Amino acid sequence: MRILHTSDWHLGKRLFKLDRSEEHARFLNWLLSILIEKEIDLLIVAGDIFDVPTPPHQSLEMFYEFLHRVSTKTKTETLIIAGNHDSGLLLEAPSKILAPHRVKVWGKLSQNPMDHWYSLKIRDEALDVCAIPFFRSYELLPNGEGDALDVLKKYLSLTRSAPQLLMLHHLAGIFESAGSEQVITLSGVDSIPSEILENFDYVALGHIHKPQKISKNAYYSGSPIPMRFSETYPKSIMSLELKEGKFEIEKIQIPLARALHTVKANESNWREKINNLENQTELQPMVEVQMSLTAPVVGLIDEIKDLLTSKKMELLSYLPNYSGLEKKERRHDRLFELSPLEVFQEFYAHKYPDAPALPEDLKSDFKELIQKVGHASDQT
Ligand SMILES: [Mn+2]
Repeated sequence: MRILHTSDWHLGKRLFKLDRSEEHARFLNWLLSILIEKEIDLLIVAGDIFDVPTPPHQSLEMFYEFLHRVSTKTKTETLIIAGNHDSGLLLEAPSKILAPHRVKVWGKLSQNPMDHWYSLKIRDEALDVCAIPFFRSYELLPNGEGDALDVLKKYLSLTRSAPQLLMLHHLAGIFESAGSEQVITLSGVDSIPSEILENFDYVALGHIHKPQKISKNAYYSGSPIPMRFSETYPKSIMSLELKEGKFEIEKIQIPLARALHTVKANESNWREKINNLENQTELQPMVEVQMSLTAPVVGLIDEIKDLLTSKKMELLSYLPNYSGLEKKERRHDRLFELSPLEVFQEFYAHKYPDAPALPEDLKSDFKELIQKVGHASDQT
Protein backbone atom coordinates (compact mmCIF):
# COMPACT_ATOMS: atom_id res chain seq x y z
CA MET A 1 0.00 0.00 0.00
CA ARG A 2 1.42 3.36 -1.06
CA ILE A 3 0.66 6.47 0.94
CA LEU A 4 1.48 10.18 0.71
CA HIS A 5 1.33 12.44 3.76
CA THR A 6 0.99 16.21 3.39
CA SER A 7 -0.52 19.00 5.50
CA ASP A 8 -0.84 22.76 6.07
CA TRP A 9 -1.73 23.78 2.52
CA HIS A 10 -3.27 27.04 3.80
CA LEU A 11 -5.14 27.64 0.53
CA GLY A 12 -6.09 31.33 0.31
CA LYS A 13 -2.96 32.45 2.18
CA ARG A 14 -1.45 35.82 1.27
CA LEU A 15 1.98 37.23 2.08
CA PHE A 16 1.67 41.02 2.25
CA LYS A 17 -0.03 41.89 -1.06
CA LEU A 18 1.08 38.65 -2.71
CA ASP A 19 -1.65 36.16 -3.58
CA ARG A 20 -0.16 32.64 -3.23
CA SER A 21 -2.77 30.83 -5.33
CA GLU A 22 -0.47 30.36 -8.32
CA GLU A 23 2.05 28.61 -6.04
CA HIS A 24 -0.72 26.46 -4.56
CA ALA A 25 -2.04 25.56 -8.02
CA ARG A 26 1.44 24.44 -9.06
CA PHE A 27 1.85 22.39 -5.87
CA LEU A 28 -1.49 20.64 -6.44
CA ASN A 29 -0.59 19.89 -10.09
CA TRP A 30 2.72 18.44 -8.93
CA LEU A 31 0.99 16.44 -6.17
CA LEU A 32 -1.46 14.96 -8.68
CA SER A 33 1.45 13.98 -10.95
CA ILE A 34 3.10 12.14 -8.01
CA LEU A 35 -0.18 10.35 -7.17
CA ILE A 36 -0.35 9.11 -10.77
CA GLU A 37 3.34 8.35 -11.25
CA LYS A 38 3.78 6.45 -7.98
CA GLU A 39 0.33 4.82 -8.14
CA ILE A 40 -0.51 6.11 -4.69
CA ASP A 41 -3.35 4.32 -2.90
CA LEU A 42 -3.91 6.72 -0.03
CA LEU A 43 -3.47 10.48 0.22
CA ILE A 44 -3.39 11.87 3.76
CA VAL A 45 -3.92 15.58 4.41
CA ALA A 46 -3.27 16.34 8.09
CA GLY A 47 -5.15 19.62 8.49
CA ASP A 48 -5.04 23.34 7.63
CA ILE A 49 -6.43 22.84 4.14
CA PHE A 50 -7.48 26.49 4.14
CA ASP A 51 -5.85 29.52 5.72
CA VAL A 52 -9.08 30.81 7.29
CA PRO A 53 -12.36 29.20 8.44
CA THR A 54 -14.33 31.02 5.70
CA PRO A 55 -12.00 30.65 2.72
CA PRO A 56 -12.32 32.74 -0.48
CA HIS A 57 -14.48 31.11 -3.17
CA GLN A 58 -11.43 30.70 -5.44
CA SER A 59 -9.71 28.62 -2.73
CA LEU A 60 -12.79 26.40 -2.33
CA GLU A 61 -12.87 25.93 -6.09
CA MET A 62 -9.16 25.04 -6.17
CA PHE A 63 -9.69 22.43 -3.42
CA TYR A 64 -12.74 20.76 -4.96
CA GLU A 65 -11.29 20.91 -8.44
CA PHE A 66 -8.21 19.09 -7.10
CA LEU A 67 -10.34 16.42 -5.37
CA HIS A 68 -12.25 15.94 -8.61
CA ARG A 69 -9.04 15.45 -10.60
CA VAL A 70 -7.77 12.94 -8.01
CA SER A 71 -11.10 11.12 -8.24
CA THR A 72 -11.18 10.93 -12.05
CA LYS A 73 -7.48 10.48 -12.84
CA THR A 74 -6.40 8.09 -10.07
CA LYS A 75 -7.70 5.31 -7.84
CA THR A 76 -6.40 7.12 -4.74
CA GLU A 77 -8.44 7.35 -1.54
CA THR A 78 -8.11 10.74 0.18
CA LEU A 79 -8.34 11.14 3.97
CA ILE A 80 -8.61 14.65 5.39
CA ILE A 81 -8.67 16.05 8.93
CA ALA A 82 -9.39 19.67 9.86
CA GLY A 83 -6.61 21.83 11.31
CA ASN A 84 -6.84 24.80 13.67
CA HIS A 85 -7.22 27.17 10.71
CA ASP A 86 -10.09 25.19 9.18
CA SER A 87 -13.76 25.20 9.95
CA GLY A 88 -14.39 21.51 10.66
CA LEU A 89 -18.07 21.91 9.84
CA LEU A 90 -17.31 23.56 6.49
CA LEU A 91 -14.97 20.71 5.57
CA GLU A 92 -17.49 18.07 6.66
CA ALA A 93 -20.52 19.67 4.99
CA PRO A 94 -20.09 17.97 1.56
CA SER A 95 -19.08 14.56 3.09
CA LYS A 96 -21.94 12.62 1.46
CA ILE A 97 -21.22 13.96 -2.01
CA LEU A 98 -17.48 13.34 -1.54
CA ALA A 99 -17.90 9.70 -0.41
CA PRO A 100 -18.34 8.23 -3.95
CA HIS A 101 -15.14 10.09 -4.88
CA ARG A 102 -13.26 8.11 -2.19
CA VAL A 103 -12.78 11.21 -0.02
CA LYS A 104 -13.31 11.00 3.75
CA VAL A 105 -13.29 14.04 6.02
CA TRP A 106 -13.04 14.32 9.80
CA GLY A 107 -13.85 17.92 10.70
CA LYS A 108 -14.97 17.75 14.33
CA LEU A 109 -14.26 15.49 17.27
CA SER A 110 -17.07 12.96 17.76
CA GLN A 111 -18.13 11.89 21.27
CA ASN A 112 -17.60 8.32 20.09
CA PRO A 113 -13.88 7.50 19.67
CA MET A 114 -14.74 4.67 17.23
CA ASP A 115 -16.02 7.24 14.69
CA HIS A 116 -12.38 8.23 14.26
CA TRP A 117 -11.16 4.80 13.22
CA TYR A 118 -11.19 3.64 9.60
CA SER A 119 -9.98 0.28 8.30
CA LEU A 120 -8.67 -0.29 4.80
CA LYS A 121 -7.26 -3.17 2.81
CA ILE A 122 -5.36 -2.34 -0.37
CA ARG A 123 -2.88 -4.54 -2.30
CA ASP A 124 -3.34 -7.23 0.39
CA GLU A 125 -2.11 -4.86 3.10
CA ALA A 126 -4.49 -4.02 5.96
CA LEU A 127 -4.27 -0.70 7.78
CA ASP A 128 -6.23 0.88 10.64
CA VAL A 129 -6.27 4.67 10.45
CA CYS A 130 -7.11 6.86 13.44
CA ALA A 131 -8.07 10.34 12.17
CA ILE A 132 -8.25 13.05 14.85
CA PRO A 133 -9.07 16.55 13.60
CA PHE A 134 -7.78 19.57 15.52
CA PHE A 135 -9.64 19.79 18.81
CA ARG A 136 -9.64 22.09 21.79
CA SER A 137 -9.39 20.74 25.34
CA TYR A 138 -13.05 21.48 26.14
CA GLU A 139 -14.12 19.12 23.35
CA LEU A 140 -12.30 16.28 25.13
CA LEU A 141 -13.69 17.36 28.52
CA PRO A 142 -17.25 18.58 27.90
CA ASN A 143 -17.92 18.76 31.66
CA GLY A 144 -14.67 20.52 32.32
CA GLU A 145 -13.51 17.65 34.51
CA GLY A 146 -10.85 15.00 34.09
CA ASP A 147 -7.52 14.81 32.37
CA ALA A 148 -7.41 15.75 28.67
CA LEU A 149 -4.54 13.37 27.92
CA ASP A 150 -6.36 10.40 29.53
CA VAL A 151 -9.42 11.05 27.37
CA LEU A 152 -7.27 11.50 24.27
CA LYS A 153 -5.67 8.10 24.94
CA LYS A 154 -9.15 6.49 24.67
CA TYR A 155 -9.50 7.91 21.17
CA LEU A 156 -6.10 6.62 20.18
CA SER A 157 -6.44 3.01 21.31
CA LEU A 158 -7.87 0.15 19.31
CA THR A 159 -7.17 -3.56 19.73
CA ARG A 160 -4.42 -4.26 17.29
CA SER A 161 -5.33 -6.38 14.25
CA ALA A 162 -3.34 -4.49 11.59
CA PRO A 163 -0.65 -1.78 11.40
CA GLN A 164 -1.98 1.51 12.79
CA LEU A 165 -1.57 5.01 11.37
CA LEU A 166 -2.54 8.19 13.22
CA MET A 167 -3.50 11.50 11.59
CA LEU A 168 -3.25 14.40 14.05
CA HIS A 169 -3.14 18.18 13.82
CA HIS A 170 -1.54 19.24 17.07
CA LEU A 171 1.71 19.89 18.85
CA ALA A 172 3.50 16.65 19.61
CA GLY A 173 6.88 15.74 21.04
CA ILE A 174 9.72 18.23 20.86
CA PHE A 175 9.51 20.20 17.64
CA GLU A 176 11.07 23.18 15.93
CA SER A 177 8.47 25.71 14.82
CA ALA A 178 8.66 27.74 11.60
CA GLY A 179 7.15 30.75 13.36
CA SER A 180 4.17 30.94 11.01
CA GLU A 181 1.93 28.67 13.10
CA GLN A 182 -0.81 29.91 15.45
CA VAL A 183 -0.49 29.10 19.16
CA ILE A 184 -2.44 26.00 20.20
CA THR A 185 -2.30 24.20 23.52
CA LEU A 186 -4.02 21.33 25.23
CA SER A 187 -5.19 22.67 28.62
CA GLY A 188 -1.91 23.05 30.40
CA VAL A 189 -0.07 20.55 28.17
CA ASP A 190 2.16 22.35 25.69
CA SER A 191 2.70 19.33 23.50
CA ILE A 192 1.31 15.79 23.30
CA PRO A 193 4.05 13.54 24.75
CA SER A 194 5.58 11.36 22.05
CA GLU A 195 5.12 8.21 24.25
CA ILE A 196 1.38 8.45 23.53
CA LEU A 197 2.14 8.15 19.83
CA GLU A 198 4.47 5.18 20.14
CA ASN A 199 1.78 2.53 19.59
CA PHE A 200 1.36 3.75 16.04
CA ASP A 201 3.40 2.48 13.12
CA TYR A 202 3.26 5.92 11.54
CA VAL A 203 2.01 9.28 12.84
CA ALA A 204 1.06 11.79 10.12
CA LEU A 205 1.24 15.16 11.85
CA GLY A 206 0.08 18.59 10.77
CA HIS A 207 0.43 22.07 12.30
CA ILE A 208 4.17 22.71 12.29
CA HIS A 209 5.27 24.17 8.96
CA LYS A 210 8.87 22.99 9.02
CA PRO A 211 9.15 19.35 7.86
CA GLN A 212 10.63 17.17 10.60
CA LYS A 213 10.71 13.85 12.37
CA ILE A 214 9.78 14.19 16.05
CA SER A 215 10.07 10.58 17.17
CA LYS A 216 10.68 7.12 15.74
CA ASN A 217 7.52 7.01 13.61
CA ALA A 218 6.08 10.52 13.86
CA TYR A 219 6.61 13.15 11.17
CA TYR A 220 5.44 16.65 10.41
CA SER A 221 5.26 16.91 6.62
CA GLY A 222 5.35 20.73 6.86
CA SER A 223 3.62 23.24 4.61
CA PRO A 224 4.08 22.84 0.83
CA ILE A 225 5.00 26.49 0.21
CA PRO A 226 7.14 28.84 2.34
CA MET A 227 4.76 30.93 4.43
CA ARG A 228 7.29 33.65 5.31
CA PHE A 229 10.60 35.01 4.03
CA SER A 230 12.36 33.24 6.90
CA GLU A 231 11.25 29.77 5.69
CA THR A 232 14.22 29.14 3.41
CA TYR A 233 14.55 25.35 3.83
CA PRO A 234 13.14 22.95 1.19
CA LYS A 235 9.49 21.94 1.53
CA SER A 236 8.46 18.30 1.26
CA ILE A 237 5.84 15.58 1.52
CA MET A 238 6.26 12.14 3.08
CA SER A 239 5.97 9.02 0.95
CA LEU A 240 5.28 5.69 2.68
CA GLU A 241 5.07 2.15 1.46
CA LEU A 242 3.40 -0.45 3.63
CA LYS A 243 4.94 -3.83 2.78
CA GLU A 244 4.22 -6.98 4.78
CA GLY A 245 3.01 -4.86 7.68
CA LYS A 246 6.10 -2.60 7.77
CA PHE A 247 6.42 1.03 6.65
CA GLU A 248 9.21 2.24 4.40
CA ILE A 249 9.43 6.00 4.72
CA GLU A 250 10.87 8.49 2.24
CA LYS A 251 10.79 12.26 1.97
CA ILE A 252 10.02 13.85 -1.41
CA GLN A 253 11.11 17.43 -1.99
CA ILE A 254 8.51 19.76 -3.51
CA PRO A 255 9.76 21.90 -6.42
CA LEU A 256 9.90 25.56 -5.40
CA ALA A 257 7.60 27.57 -7.67
CA ARG A 258 8.57 31.01 -6.43
CA ALA A 259 11.68 32.00 -4.47
CA LEU A 260 11.32 34.35 -1.50
CA HIS A 261 14.66 36.14 -1.06
CA THR A 262 15.79 38.13 1.96
CA VAL A 263 18.50 40.76 1.42
CA LYS A 264 20.24 42.17 4.49
CA ALA A 265 22.21 45.14 3.29
CA ASN A 266 23.42 48.68 3.93
CA GLU A 267 23.83 51.80 1.79
CA SER A 268 27.13 50.67 0.30
CA ASN A 269 26.45 47.01 -0.53
CA TRP A 270 22.77 46.69 -1.48
CA ARG A 271 23.36 46.78 -5.27
CA GLU A 272 25.95 44.02 -5.07
CA LYS A 273 23.72 41.90 -2.82
CA ILE A 274 20.72 42.28 -5.12
CA ASN A 275 22.85 41.57 -8.18
CA ASN A 276 23.96 38.32 -6.55
CA LEU A 277 20.38 37.03 -6.20
CA GLU A 278 19.54 34.12 -8.44
CA ASN A 279 16.40 34.03 -10.49
CA GLN A 280 15.76 30.32 -10.85
CA THR A 281 12.08 29.82 -10.14
CA GLU A 282 9.28 29.74 -12.69
CA LEU A 283 7.30 32.44 -10.91
CA GLN A 284 8.78 35.86 -10.28
CA PRO A 285 10.90 35.85 -7.10
CA MET A 286 9.76 38.18 -4.33
CA VAL A 287 12.28 40.05 -2.22
CA GLU A 288 12.41 41.46 1.28
CA VAL A 289 15.10 44.09 1.79
CA GLN A 290 16.27 44.73 5.34
CA MET A 291 18.33 47.91 5.04
CA SER A 292 20.64 49.34 7.72
CA LEU A 293 20.79 53.11 7.34
CA THR A 294 22.24 55.97 9.38
CA ALA A 295 19.59 58.39 8.09
CA PRO A 296 16.65 58.24 5.65
CA VAL A 297 17.75 58.32 1.97
CA VAL A 298 15.34 60.01 -0.44
CA GLY A 299 14.46 57.87 -3.46
CA LEU A 300 16.33 54.78 -2.22
CA ILE A 301 13.27 52.54 -2.32
CA ASP A 302 12.65 53.46 -5.98
CA GLU A 303 16.25 52.66 -6.88
CA ILE A 304 15.89 49.27 -5.19
CA LYS A 305 12.65 48.58 -7.03
CA ASP A 306 14.23 49.54 -10.37
CA LEU A 307 17.21 47.26 -9.86
CA LEU A 308 14.92 44.39 -8.84
CA THR A 309 12.67 44.99 -11.86
CA SER A 310 15.71 44.78 -14.14
CA LYS A 311 16.37 41.35 -12.59
CA LYS A 312 12.71 40.33 -13.08
CA MET A 313 12.09 40.35 -9.32
CA GLU A 314 9.74 42.35 -7.14
CA LEU A 315 10.18 44.17 -3.85
CA LEU A 316 7.48 42.83 -1.54
CA SER A 317 8.75 44.06 1.82
CA TYR A 318 11.14 46.88 2.73
CA LEU A 319 12.37 47.19 6.29
CA PRO A 320 14.68 50.15 6.89
CA ASN A 321 16.64 49.95 10.13
CA TYR A 322 18.05 53.23 11.34
CA SER A 323 21.02 52.71 13.63
CA GLY A 324 20.10 52.88 17.28
CA LEU A 325 16.61 51.51 16.69
CA GLU A 326 16.25 48.02 18.11
CA LYS A 327 15.29 45.15 15.83
CA LYS A 328 12.25 44.39 17.98
CA GLU A 329 10.86 47.88 17.27
CA ARG A 330 11.00 47.27 13.55
CA ARG A 331 9.04 44.06 13.82
CA HIS A 332 5.92 46.09 14.55
CA ASP A 333 5.79 46.75 10.80
CA ARG A 334 5.00 43.06 10.40
CA LEU A 335 2.35 42.76 13.07
CA PHE A 336 -0.03 40.68 10.95
CA GLU A 337 2.69 38.09 10.37
CA LEU A 338 3.09 37.45 14.09
CA SER A 339 1.18 34.99 16.25
CA PRO A 340 -0.75 36.42 19.24
CA LEU A 341 1.91 35.03 21.59
CA GLU A 342 4.70 36.71 19.63
CA VAL A 343 2.81 40.02 19.79
CA PHE A 344 2.40 39.59 23.53
CA GLN A 345 6.10 38.75 23.94
CA GLU A 346 7.02 41.90 22.03
CA PHE A 347 4.58 43.98 24.04
CA TYR A 348 6.12 42.64 27.26
CA ALA A 349 9.66 43.36 26.05
CA HIS A 350 8.58 46.87 25.08
CA LYS A 351 6.83 47.55 28.37
CA TYR A 352 9.60 46.08 30.55
CA PRO A 353 12.78 46.62 28.52
CA ASP A 354 15.05 45.72 31.44
CA ALA A 355 13.22 42.55 32.42
CA PRO A 356 14.34 39.14 31.13
CA ALA A 357 12.11 37.25 28.66
CA LEU A 358 8.38 36.77 29.30
CA PRO A 359 8.00 34.65 32.48
CA GLU A 360 6.69 31.11 31.93
CA ASP A 361 3.63 31.52 34.18
CA LEU A 362 2.53 34.64 32.31
CA LYS A 363 3.15 32.84 29.04
CA SER A 364 0.94 29.88 29.98
CA ASP A 365 -1.80 32.21 31.33
CA PHE A 366 -1.74 34.06 28.03
CA LYS A 367 -1.97 30.82 26.02
CA GLU A 368 -4.95 29.75 28.13
CA LEU A 369 -6.58 33.14 27.53
CA ILE A 370 -6.08 32.83 23.75
CA GLN A 371 -7.65 29.38 23.87
CA LYS A 372 -10.66 30.73 25.80
CA VAL A 373 -11.07 33.52 23.27
CA GLY A 374 -10.97 30.88 20.52
CA HIS A 375 -13.63 28.92 22.41
CA ALA A 376 -15.85 32.00 22.75
CA SER A 377 -15.55 32.89 19.07
CA ASP A 378 -16.48 29.30 18.14
CA GLN A 379 -19.79 29.71 19.88
CA THR A 380 -20.79 32.91 18.14
MN1 LIG B 1 -0.81 25.33 9.67
